[in-house]
Amino acid sequence: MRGYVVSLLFAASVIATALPSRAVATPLFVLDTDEASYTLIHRVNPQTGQLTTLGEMPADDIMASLAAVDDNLLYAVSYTGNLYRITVSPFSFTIVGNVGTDTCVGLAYGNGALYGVEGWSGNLVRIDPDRVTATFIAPIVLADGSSIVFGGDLVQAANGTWYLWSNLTNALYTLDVGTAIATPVPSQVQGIGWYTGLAFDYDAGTLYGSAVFDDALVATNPQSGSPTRSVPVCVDCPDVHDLAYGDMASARCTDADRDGVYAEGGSCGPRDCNDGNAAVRPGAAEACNGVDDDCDGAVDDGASAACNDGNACTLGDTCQAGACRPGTPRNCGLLNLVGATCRASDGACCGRLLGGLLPSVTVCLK
Ligand SMILES: [Ca+2]
Ligand SMILES: [Ca+2]
Ligand SMILES: [Ca+2]
Ligand SMILES: [Ca+2]
Repeated sequence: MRGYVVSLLFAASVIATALPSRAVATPLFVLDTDEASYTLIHRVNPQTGQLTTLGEMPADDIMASLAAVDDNLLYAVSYTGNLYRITVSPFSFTIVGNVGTDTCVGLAYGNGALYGVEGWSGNLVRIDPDRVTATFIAPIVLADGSSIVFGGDLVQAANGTWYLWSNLTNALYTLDVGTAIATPVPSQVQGIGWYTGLAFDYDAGTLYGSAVFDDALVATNPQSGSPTRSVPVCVDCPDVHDLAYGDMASARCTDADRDGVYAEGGSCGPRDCNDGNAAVRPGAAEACNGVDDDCDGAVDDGASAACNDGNACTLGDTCQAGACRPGTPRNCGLLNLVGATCRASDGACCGRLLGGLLPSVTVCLK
């Protein structure tokens, strides 16, 4: 975080190049707050560096770190230990309680919980956002017991590996969140610089850091921690935006149509096979419409049971090629009626009584 003594070791030269584009992108969020300038949360486009402001946090309770449960649910922890639950769209927040941590400089969501890195003690804490409790795991140290935490952030990659950035060594580590033991990445390069945020693009498989002094989003080699590509962040692009603390969060699970089912499947739960249509999701009723409504891979399976062509004179309507087709016509000839026909509204057979006392009267029998 910027509040720490400025390290002169961060002066990494990173090359500003366009990042590869993808049709679907993991939402990446940036906490752009400090003591003086902004109190904002943005979404950042990793291809262009464009910051899209999502909303404003309170200026009188400085936010220290940010995590994303999904694309619409974020958590932030303030210097005072307040845990904020944030809805992205429409933007709103509420304080769910105080988790009593000392300045959580890093925060990320994974394994069903929030994990925080305390900036001063170097403790790793596990925060249950529903019960609003913090469990102190241990001080983050290397296998030899030496401390490395001085600012930084953590993130869980798609394969489950946790990464930690240290602003003491300016380098990348893997982190065992059960023991708080950090291990240098295999080809670790130290002295890269300060990253105040780490994020992971789960679609592209790319690790990102926010280089707060360069005001840049940096794609980072997870084997070495070295920058591979960098793009300046901007609000009024291409003017470079002066990033404040710049803690980051990335949403592994996305639910664009807000039907409660995530598009990714896997660790995000049942997969929404159409995340642009809330009527289509696992567990939805299968309608006869040429669409796999319940996401089981079969179109219109079992939809005939609900088929009704609107004509009560056809029985056992079936779903064929996405439409309810008439079933067997009701046979009114079995009744003793002359000129009997079936009435579509209720399926009754209507005709004249045969040999009755009132042969001119039409009757309907169901
Ligand atoms: Ca969905
Ligand atoms: Ca859906
Ligand atoms: Ca189906
Ligand atoms: Ca269907």
